[in-house]
Amino acid sequence: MHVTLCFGLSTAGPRNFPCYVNDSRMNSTCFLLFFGFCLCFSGAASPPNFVLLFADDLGFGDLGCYGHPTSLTPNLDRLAAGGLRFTDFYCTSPACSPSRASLLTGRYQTRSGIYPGVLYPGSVGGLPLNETTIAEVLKPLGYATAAIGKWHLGLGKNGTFLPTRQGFDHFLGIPYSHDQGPCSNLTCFPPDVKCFGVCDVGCVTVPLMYNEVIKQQPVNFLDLEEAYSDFATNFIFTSVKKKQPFFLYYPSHHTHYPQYAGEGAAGKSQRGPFGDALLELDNTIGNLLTTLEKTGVINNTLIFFSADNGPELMRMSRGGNAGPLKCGKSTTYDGGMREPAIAYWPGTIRPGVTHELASTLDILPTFVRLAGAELPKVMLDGVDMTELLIKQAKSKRETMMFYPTDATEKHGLFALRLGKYKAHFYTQGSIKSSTTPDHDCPGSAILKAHDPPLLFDLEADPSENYPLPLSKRPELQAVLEQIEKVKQQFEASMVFGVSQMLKGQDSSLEPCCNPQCTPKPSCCQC
Ligand code: CSN
Ligand code: MG
Repeated sequence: MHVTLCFGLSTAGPRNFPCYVNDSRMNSTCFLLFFGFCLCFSGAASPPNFVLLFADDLGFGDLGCYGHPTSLTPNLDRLAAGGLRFTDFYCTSPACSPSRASLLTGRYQTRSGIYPGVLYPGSVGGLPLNETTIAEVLKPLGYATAAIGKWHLGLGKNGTFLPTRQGFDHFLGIPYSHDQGPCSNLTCFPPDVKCFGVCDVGCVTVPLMYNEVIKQQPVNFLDLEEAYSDFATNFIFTSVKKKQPFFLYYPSHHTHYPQYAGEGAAGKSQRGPFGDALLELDNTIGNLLTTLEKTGVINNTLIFFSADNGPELMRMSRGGNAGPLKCGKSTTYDGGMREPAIAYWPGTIRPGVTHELASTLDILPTFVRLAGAELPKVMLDGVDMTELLIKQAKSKRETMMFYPTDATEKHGLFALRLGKYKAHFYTQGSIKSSTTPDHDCPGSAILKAHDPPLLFDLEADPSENYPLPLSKRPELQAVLEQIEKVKQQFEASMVFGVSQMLKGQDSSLEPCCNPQCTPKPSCCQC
């Protein structure tokens, strides 16, 4: 089934729109809907392809197109210039596993049980198999699906939680964070310099997997990006040749610590190892764009880019940059959770910038709508962004909920955004956001409850520097009341799933390419 987005004759100039009166693609359904925006369904062409790009620990201020002075991101900048760039786009957690759970399911991580914290190589749990991922909603429509890069939604006994068990036909990548291995085996650029800082010690070296099999352990980081790029471009070529619509999910390891880059990018940015890592990701995005153009499917492909959480400021110049936003990773200030986001679909999405509120939660419902798929029959937190993308209409999202990395039922929401206002019920710094001069960010900023909540106007003060003086501004009482009402309603609807993290860890579950060997973990090298 083909979905063509079309616009009312009264509002649409013909140039930028995919479907209008004299267009040969026009069908009778369009005529019925000429007063406004519509979705036209016809049996002929194929549904759109989706390429979902997800960076790791990338801040709001890290891309050239978001104002970074020395980042080199020509391809991401090209997507931004030709697509829709978001200024108010949020992920659902300032840490990786919970954020990814929401991205792939359209549900806050607390529902699926991906809390508190993140998954580890020996974690017993993972994203529950009864959760429905984007790949699983698209499969029944005949989509080819592939995940390449960082999974971090579980491995478990015999690969129980790998992407291949969650709707992906192919997986090439690392099942968790690439710092979750012994530091001595992590190569940084330049290659003779070992990583500094604390890595997870005492577990196996980082493996590269294809589907459910370990291909290399430890993985060679310097060849990894090329392997991903080749795999991804082959996947596109093959799918197009088979006339199969496809969903390519590329959650990159970049720009998570420790940064690395192969030959194509090492030493080539102005920004040191972080900039090189980002450039390497950008190069791959360029290869994907070229492939989509060469295969002739670029105009039938929605590319969506965002990131899982804000910058790990504790890495200093090797962390990322949250731009004007406050703090970073592992905090519920905007620096931890407001992310760059770009939607690109030439001929369908008009170039521009949107200040509408949107979230990773909204990607699943949007892909479902565009593909003509069915929504999972569960409580969803995402809303369909189609009109926002295609018509630059108002967002259906009015609120954004902020859970900390270590979400608990006892504390519930740490913060809530309603329109331009953000209320903090709890604030807490994190070691991962240490080293900047802001005293609210580091781990030494202990958990603080706020009653009444700290209230910020994010339009006037995106840096969350100046709490609004509630006693001097009585009109804000109505805002606080509204926020309290929305909070209560939301929390009443929130059923915490069984925590997958509290199932604990079992070192025998750590991936080992030589399973019978001793002594572990050092013998797991192939
Ligand atoms: S994350 O980074 O996976 O991008 O969130 O690599 O919170 O304990 C976070 N953590 C290792 C990490 C540990 C990570 C943690
Ligand atoms: Mg991350």
